[in-house]
Amino acid sequence: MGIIKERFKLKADAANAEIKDLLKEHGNKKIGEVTLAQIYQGMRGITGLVSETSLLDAQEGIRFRGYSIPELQKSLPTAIPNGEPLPEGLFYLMLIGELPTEEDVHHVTNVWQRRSHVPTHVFKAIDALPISTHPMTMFVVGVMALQTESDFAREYAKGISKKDYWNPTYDDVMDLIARLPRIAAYIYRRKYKNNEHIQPDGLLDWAGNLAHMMGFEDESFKELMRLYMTIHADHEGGNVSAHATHLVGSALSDPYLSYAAGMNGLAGPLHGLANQEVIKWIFEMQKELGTDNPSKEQIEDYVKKTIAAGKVVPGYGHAVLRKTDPRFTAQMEFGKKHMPDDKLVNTVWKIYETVPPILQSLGKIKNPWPNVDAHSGALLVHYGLVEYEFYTVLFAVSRALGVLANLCWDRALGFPIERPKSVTTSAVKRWLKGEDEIWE
Ligand code: HAX
Repeated sequence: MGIIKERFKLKADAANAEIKDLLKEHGNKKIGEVTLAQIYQGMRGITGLVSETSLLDAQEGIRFRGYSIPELQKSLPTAIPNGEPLPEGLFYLMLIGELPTEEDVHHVTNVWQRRSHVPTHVFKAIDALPISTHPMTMFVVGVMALQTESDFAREYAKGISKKDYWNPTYDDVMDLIARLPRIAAYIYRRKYKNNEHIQPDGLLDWAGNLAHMMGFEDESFKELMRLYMTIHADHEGGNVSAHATHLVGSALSDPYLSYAAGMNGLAGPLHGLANQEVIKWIFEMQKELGTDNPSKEQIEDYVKKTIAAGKVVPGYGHAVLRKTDPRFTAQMEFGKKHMPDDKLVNTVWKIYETVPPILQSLGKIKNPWPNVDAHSGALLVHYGLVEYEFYTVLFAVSRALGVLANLCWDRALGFPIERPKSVTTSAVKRWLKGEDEIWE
């Protein structure tokens, strides 16, 4: 057994024993009440899931195993001195629950390098799609084609014991994460770079190699990829991509099937696709105004026009957060360090000064502040990655780290199939009239 797998097993055994005791003693404690409004309104605020890898605070933002993004930037190993954290380190932290050493991170990089081979039929499946296909569709098709490699599916078909589910799940998770950069880069080069592909570099880290295979050799772009892959990895368990992965995994669908399901959710414009929508919206604004340097007044008018047309301002608002997303702030810091005079990046900062008061004045938006997607595209455009339909694929590669670390935990903790109760509006009306008891 590999060292990380062994460490994971030890942690999982200890957690299992702890949770068993916790439930024995406190299993009947109530943690909240559910209102009628909540079941009609996206289950907002209902605590109904356990996700060990990260926790979101409405005011402060995300913490991964207790560490905020600035803390991770100080404490996770980096590829270059004082550089951005290596996402391998964040994955280790989420999986094992402890900060990794340099050696641990190096080990994860090596394991992923070793497991990164993508079989030819995956590329053929992607090639079978028309070139006009959205990159996220190509990506999910690639992941689904890769499902032929699932150890979990193979072991389950042979008749594996429940207590061993975690083991092939872990192997699938490591294989899948290792292979994603190759699939993502293949899609990028196929769709936008004349189908001219670049072989992986066996000496590079996971995110650095993704940049390399996409054709970006600038060291600061590689640093951006390391930061990007770290900050987009996880946002606790209830967001659409994490929840969908967990839900599908709860039916014992293997990690390939579960992750593909989650990424179909990430491809929605209210979730991960918002990163492409932000840049598209800014480009459309520039075109309409005839300038790539709009004033605050011009931005204000354009925002009001967007809202009046019944559309959302992409990149703003959040279902849980009530302050500026620290993932936005981390990217703003990166922009200040690497490209303080970039016009598009400065436009993003001007939008940040302009949008919140307008959204606040509408009186119905719970969070007028920017989320992660408000910033990412402008940094990518700076390096020449202008093909914004591709942006959600990058998000998906990063999100694999969180949702798949979680899937390892789901299987190791023996979480059952997920099946909440739903009701009909007629049943609700009968209940309100006192004709029905509360449903069991
Ligand atoms: N622009 C205009 N209107 C907005 C808005 C925005 N950015 N954000 C919320 N609203 C509107 C909602 O559409 C809703 O209007 P109605 O009552 O007329 O239906 C109202 O304000 C209340 O919404 P809310 O309770 O504040 O927000 P929700 O929890 O329902 O939705 C969303 C959260 C993120 C989906 C929402 O803020 C939104 O659509 N934002 C723009 C899209 C976006 O940036 N998505 C990415 C979110 C982060 C993420 O998942 N990244 O992957």
